[in-house]
Amino acid sequence: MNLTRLTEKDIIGLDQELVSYSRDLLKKTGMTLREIACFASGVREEEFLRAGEKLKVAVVPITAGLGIIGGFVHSVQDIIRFLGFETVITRGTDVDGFYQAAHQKADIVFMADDNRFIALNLHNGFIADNGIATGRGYVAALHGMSRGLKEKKVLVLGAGPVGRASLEFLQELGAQSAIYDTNTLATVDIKNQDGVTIESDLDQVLIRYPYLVDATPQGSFLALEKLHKNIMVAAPGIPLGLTADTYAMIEERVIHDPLQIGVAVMLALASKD
Ligand code: 2YC
Repeated sequence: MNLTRLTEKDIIGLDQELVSYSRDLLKKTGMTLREIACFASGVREEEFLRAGEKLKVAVVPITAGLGIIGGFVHSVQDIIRFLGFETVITRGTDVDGFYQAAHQKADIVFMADDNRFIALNLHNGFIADNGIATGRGYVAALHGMSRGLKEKKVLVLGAGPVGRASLEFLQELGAQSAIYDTNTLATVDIKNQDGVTIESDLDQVLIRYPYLVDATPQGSFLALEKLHKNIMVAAPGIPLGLTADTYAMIEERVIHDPLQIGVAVMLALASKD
Protein backbone atom coordinates (compact mmCIF):
# COMPACT_ATOMS: atom_id res chain seq x y z
CA MET A 1 0.00 0.00 0.00
CA ASN A 2 1.53 3.33 -0.93
CA LEU A 3 1.02 5.65 1.99
CA THR A 4 0.83 9.39 1.63
CA ARG A 5 4.36 10.58 1.01
CA LEU A 6 5.52 13.79 2.69
CA THR A 7 7.34 16.38 0.67
CA GLU A 8 10.19 18.57 1.93
CA LYS A 9 7.84 21.59 2.02
CA ASP A 10 5.44 19.73 4.36
CA ILE A 11 8.17 19.55 7.01
CA ILE A 12 10.27 22.65 6.38
CA GLY A 13 10.73 24.68 9.60
CA LEU A 14 9.12 21.98 11.78
CA ASP A 15 12.21 21.87 14.01
CA GLN A 16 12.23 25.65 14.72
CA GLU A 17 8.52 25.67 15.60
CA LEU A 18 8.26 22.78 18.09
CA VAL A 19 7.90 25.03 21.13
CA SER A 20 5.11 27.13 19.59
CA TYR A 21 3.57 23.95 18.13
CA SER A 22 3.42 22.32 21.57
CA ARG A 23 2.00 25.50 23.15
CA ASP A 24 -0.69 25.60 20.45
CA LEU A 25 -1.47 21.91 21.06
CA LEU A 26 -1.81 22.59 24.81
CA LYS A 27 -4.16 25.51 24.13
CA LYS A 28 -6.39 23.42 21.83
CA THR A 29 -6.37 20.11 23.72
CA GLY A 30 -5.32 20.91 27.28
CA MET A 31 -2.56 18.33 26.73
CA THR A 32 1.15 18.65 25.89
CA LEU A 33 2.68 16.56 23.10
CA ARG A 34 4.15 14.31 25.80
CA GLU A 35 0.76 13.87 27.53
CA ILE A 36 -0.88 13.00 24.19
CA ALA A 37 1.86 10.43 23.51
CA CYS A 38 1.41 8.88 26.97
CA PHE A 39 -2.39 8.81 26.78
CA ALA A 40 -2.33 7.21 23.31
CA SER A 41 0.28 4.58 24.23
CA GLY A 42 -0.77 3.76 27.80
CA VAL A 43 2.69 4.73 29.09
CA ARG A 44 2.66 6.59 32.45
CA GLU A 45 4.37 9.98 32.25
CA GLU A 46 6.98 9.18 34.88
CA GLU A 47 7.86 5.99 32.96
CA PHE A 48 8.23 8.01 29.76
CA LEU A 49 10.44 10.60 31.50
CA ARG A 50 12.63 7.83 32.97
CA ALA A 51 12.90 6.16 29.57
CA GLY A 52 14.08 9.48 28.14
CA GLU A 53 16.95 9.56 30.61
CA LYS A 54 17.92 5.95 29.96
CA LEU A 55 17.31 5.17 26.29
CA LYS A 56 19.18 6.22 23.15
CA VAL A 57 17.41 6.61 19.80
CA ALA A 58 18.90 6.35 16.30
CA VAL A 59 17.20 7.56 13.13
CA VAL A 60 18.34 5.83 9.92
CA PRO A 61 17.93 7.53 6.52
CA ILE A 62 16.46 5.08 3.98
CA THR A 63 17.18 5.46 0.24
CA ALA A 64 14.72 2.76 -0.93
CA GLY A 65 11.98 3.58 -3.43
CA LEU A 66 11.65 7.33 -4.01
CA GLY A 67 14.47 7.81 -1.55
CA ILE A 68 15.41 10.41 1.02
CA ILE A 69 12.95 13.24 1.80
CA GLY A 70 14.86 16.44 2.60
CA GLY A 71 14.48 17.22 6.29
CA PHE A 72 12.66 13.98 7.19
CA VAL A 73 15.21 12.33 9.50
CA HIS A 74 16.12 15.73 11.00
CA SER A 75 12.46 16.46 11.77
CA VAL A 76 12.07 13.02 13.37
CA GLN A 77 15.25 13.62 15.42
CA ASP A 78 14.02 17.06 16.57
CA ILE A 79 10.65 15.74 17.72
CA ILE A 80 12.29 12.91 19.68
CA ARG A 81 14.89 15.25 21.24
CA PHE A 82 12.06 17.66 22.15
CA LEU A 83 10.54 14.79 24.15
CA GLY A 84 13.78 14.32 26.11
CA PHE A 85 15.54 11.39 24.42
CA GLU A 86 19.17 11.41 23.23
CA THR A 87 18.89 10.97 19.46
CA VAL A 88 21.42 10.46 16.66
CA ILE A 89 21.08 10.27 12.88
CA THR A 90 23.31 7.54 11.49
CA ARG A 91 25.92 8.61 8.94
CA GLY A 92 25.20 5.51 6.88
CA THR A 93 21.86 4.82 5.23
CA ASP A 94 19.76 1.64 4.96
CA VAL A 95 21.45 -1.56 6.22
CA ASP A 96 24.75 0.20 6.86
CA GLY A 97 22.92 2.83 8.91
CA PHE A 98 21.02 0.16 10.82
CA TYR A 99 24.34 -1.57 11.57
CA GLN A 100 25.75 1.73 12.86
CA ALA A 101 22.67 2.27 15.04
CA ALA A 102 23.14 -1.12 16.67
CA HIS A 103 26.89 -0.55 16.94
CA GLN A 104 26.30 2.79 18.67
CA LYS A 105 24.15 0.90 21.20
CA ALA A 106 20.88 2.53 20.16
CA ASP A 107 17.91 1.12 22.11
CA ILE A 108 15.29 2.27 19.58
CA VAL A 109 15.72 2.66 15.81
CA PHE A 110 13.40 4.85 13.65
CA MET A 111 13.34 4.32 9.87
CA ALA A 112 10.90 4.79 6.99
CA ASP A 113 10.62 3.68 3.40
CA ASP A 114 7.72 4.60 1.10
CA ASN A 115 5.44 1.93 2.54
CA ARG A 116 6.24 1.72 6.23
CA PHE A 117 7.53 4.00 9.00
CA ILE A 118 8.59 2.14 12.16
CA ALA A 119 10.31 2.47 15.52
CA LEU A 120 11.99 -0.79 16.55
CA ASN A 121 12.96 -1.53 20.15
CA LEU A 122 16.21 -3.51 19.81
CA HIS A 123 15.86 -5.09 23.26
CA ASN A 124 12.37 -6.57 23.14
CA GLY A 125 11.73 -6.57 19.41
CA PHE A 126 8.57 -4.43 19.71
CA ILE A 127 7.78 -2.48 16.53
CA ALA A 128 5.77 0.75 16.67
CA ASP A 129 4.03 1.50 13.35
CA ASN A 130 3.46 5.13 12.35
CA GLY A 131 -0.08 4.51 11.05
CA ILE A 132 -1.27 2.94 14.30
CA ALA A 133 0.58 5.50 16.41
CA THR A 134 -0.85 8.40 14.39
CA GLY A 135 -4.43 7.10 14.60
CA ARG A 136 -4.20 6.69 18.38
CA GLY A 137 -2.40 10.00 18.87
CA TYR A 138 -5.00 12.01 16.96
CA VAL A 139 -7.83 10.38 18.92
CA ALA A 140 -5.94 11.25 22.12
CA ALA A 141 -5.77 14.87 20.94
CA LEU A 142 -9.50 14.85 20.11
CA HIS A 143 -10.17 13.36 23.56
CA GLY A 144 -8.38 16.37 25.04
CA MET A 145 -10.08 18.91 22.78
CA SER A 146 -13.55 17.42 23.47
CA ARG A 147 -12.88 17.04 27.22
CA GLY A 148 -13.64 13.29 26.87
CA LEU A 149 -15.07 11.21 23.99
CA LYS A 150 -17.23 8.75 25.96
CA GLU A 151 -20.70 8.54 24.35
CA LYS A 152 -19.70 11.27 21.87
CA LYS A 153 -20.63 10.84 18.15
CA VAL A 154 -17.37 10.62 16.20
CA LEU A 155 -17.04 9.98 12.45
CA VAL A 156 -13.79 8.57 11.05
CA LEU A 157 -13.15 9.37 7.36
CA GLY A 158 -10.90 6.78 5.70
CA ALA A 159 -10.55 3.07 6.51
CA GLY A 160 -6.81 2.84 5.94
CA PRO A 161 -4.24 2.06 8.69
CA VAL A 162 -4.68 5.45 10.42
CA GLY A 163 -8.48 5.46 10.26
CA ARG A 164 -8.70 1.91 11.55
CA ALA A 165 -6.35 2.63 14.46
CA SER A 166 -8.41 5.74 15.26
CA LEU A 167 -11.60 3.67 15.26
CA GLU A 168 -10.08 1.05 17.57
CA PHE A 169 -9.02 3.67 20.13
CA LEU A 170 -12.38 5.45 19.87
CA GLN A 171 -14.07 2.15 20.71
CA GLU A 172 -11.72 1.70 23.69
CA LEU A 173 -12.73 5.19 24.87
CA GLY A 174 -16.44 4.41 24.60
CA ALA A 175 -17.24 6.85 21.79
CA GLN A 176 -20.25 6.36 19.52
CA SER A 177 -18.02 5.62 16.52
CA ALA A 178 -18.79 5.62 12.83
CA ILE A 179 -16.59 5.18 9.79
CA TYR A 180 -16.87 6.14 6.12
CA ASP A 181 -14.69 5.32 3.12
CA THR A 182 -15.28 6.33 -0.52
CA ASN A 183 -14.60 2.67 -1.35
CA THR A 184 -17.48 0.77 0.29
CA LEU A 185 -15.41 -2.43 0.08
CA ALA A 186 -12.85 -0.90 2.45
CA THR A 187 -15.28 -1.07 5.38
CA VAL A 188 -16.91 -4.43 4.64
CA ASP A 189 -14.84 -6.25 7.29
CA ILE A 190 -15.71 -3.62 9.90
CA LYS A 191 -19.45 -4.09 9.21
CA ASN A 192 -20.74 -5.52 12.45
CA GLN A 193 -17.85 -4.66 14.75
CA ASP A 194 -19.62 -4.03 18.05
CA GLY A 195 -21.41 -0.74 17.87
CA VAL A 196 -19.58 0.76 14.88
CA THR A 197 -21.83 2.49 12.33
CA ILE A 198 -20.77 2.20 8.70
CA GLU A 199 -21.81 5.39 6.88
CA SER A 200 -22.27 5.29 3.09
CA ASP A 201 -23.71 8.70 2.16
CA LEU A 202 -21.25 11.29 3.46
CA ASP A 203 -23.10 14.39 2.20
CA GLN A 204 -26.19 13.28 4.07
CA VAL A 205 -24.64 12.39 7.41
CA LEU A 206 -21.52 14.55 7.80
CA ILE A 207 -23.38 17.44 9.46
CA ARG A 208 -24.67 15.14 12.22
CA TYR A 209 -21.22 14.45 13.66
CA PRO A 210 -19.74 17.05 16.05
CA TYR A 211 -16.39 15.20 16.03
CA LEU A 212 -14.42 14.16 12.97
CA VAL A 213 -11.20 12.25 12.31
CA ASP A 214 -10.03 12.98 8.76
CA ALA A 215 -7.70 10.08 7.96
CA THR A 216 -7.98 10.45 4.18
CA PRO A 217 -5.33 11.44 1.63
CA GLN A 218 -8.01 13.59 -0.05
CA GLY A 219 -7.33 17.32 0.05
CA SER A 220 -9.67 20.26 0.41
CA PHE A 221 -13.06 18.51 0.24
CA LEU A 222 -14.57 19.53 3.58
CA ALA A 223 -16.33 22.91 3.51
CA LEU A 224 -17.72 24.63 6.61
CA GLU A 225 -21.35 24.54 5.50
CA LYS A 226 -21.21 20.72 5.36
CA LEU A 227 -19.90 20.43 8.93
CA HIS A 228 -21.61 20.38 12.35
CA LYS A 229 -21.74 23.91 13.79
CA ASN A 230 -19.56 22.95 16.78
CA ILE A 231 -17.29 20.68 14.72
CA MET A 232 -13.92 19.58 16.14
CA VAL A 233 -11.52 17.94 13.71
CA ALA A 234 -8.52 15.66 14.29
CA ALA A 235 -6.88 15.68 10.86
CA PRO A 236 -3.91 13.31 10.47
CA GLY A 237 -4.57 12.98 6.74
CA ILE A 238 -2.19 14.77 4.36
CA PRO A 239 -3.09 16.95 2.51
CA LEU A 240 -5.64 18.55 4.87
CA GLY A 241 -9.21 17.56 4.00
CA LEU A 242 -10.64 20.92 5.14
CA THR A 243 -10.73 23.67 2.53
CA ALA A 244 -8.27 26.49 3.25
CA ASP A 245 -10.95 29.03 4.25
CA THR A 246 -12.73 26.46 6.44
CA TYR A 247 -9.42 25.78 8.20
CA ALA A 248 -8.85 29.51 8.66
CA MET A 249 -12.28 29.88 10.28
CA ILE A 250 -12.17 26.93 12.70
CA GLU A 251 -8.39 26.51 13.18
CA GLU A 252 -8.61 26.57 16.99
CA ARG A 253 -10.76 23.41 16.78
CA VAL A 254 -8.51 21.57 14.31
CA ILE A 255 -5.48 19.36 15.05
CA HIS A 256 -3.22 18.87 12.01
CA ASP A 257 0.55 18.24 11.75
CA PRO A 258 2.79 16.34 9.29
CA LEU A 259 4.77 14.20 11.79
CA GLN A 260 4.79 15.39 15.41
CA ILE A 261 1.93 13.45 17.00
CA GLY A 262 2.68 10.20 15.12
CA VAL A 263 6.38 10.25 16.00
CA ALA A 264 5.65 11.11 19.65
CA VAL A 265 3.30 8.14 20.04
CA MET A 266 5.73 5.81 18.20
CA LEU A 267 8.42 6.84 20.70
CA ALA A 268 6.18 6.20 23.72
CA LEU A 269 5.08 2.80 22.37
CA ALA A 270 8.67 1.74 21.53
CA SER A 271 10.01 3.03 24.87
CA LYS A 272 8.07 0.46 26.91
CA ASP A 273 10.49 -2.04 28.43
O1 2YC B 1 14.21 10.26 4.21
C1 2YC B 1 13.91 9.04 4.30
O2 2YC B 1 14.52 8.21 5.03
C2 2YC B 1 12.74 8.55 3.46
N1 2YC B 1 12.94 7.14 3.08
C3 2YC B 1 11.45 8.73 4.27
C4 2YC B 1 10.22 8.28 3.47
C5 2YC B 1 8.94 8.51 4.28
C6 2YC B 1 7.73 8.15 3.43
N2 2YC B 1 6.50 8.21 4.24
C7 2YC B 1 5.84 9.36 4.42
O3 2YC B 1 6.17 10.41 3.92
C8 2YC B 1 4.62 9.30 5.31
C9 2YC B 1 4.92 9.88 6.68
C10 2YC B 1 3.89 10.91 7.05
C11 2YC B 1 4.76 8.71 7.62
C12 2YC B 1 4.17 7.67 6.82
N3 2YC B 1 4.15 8.00 5.55
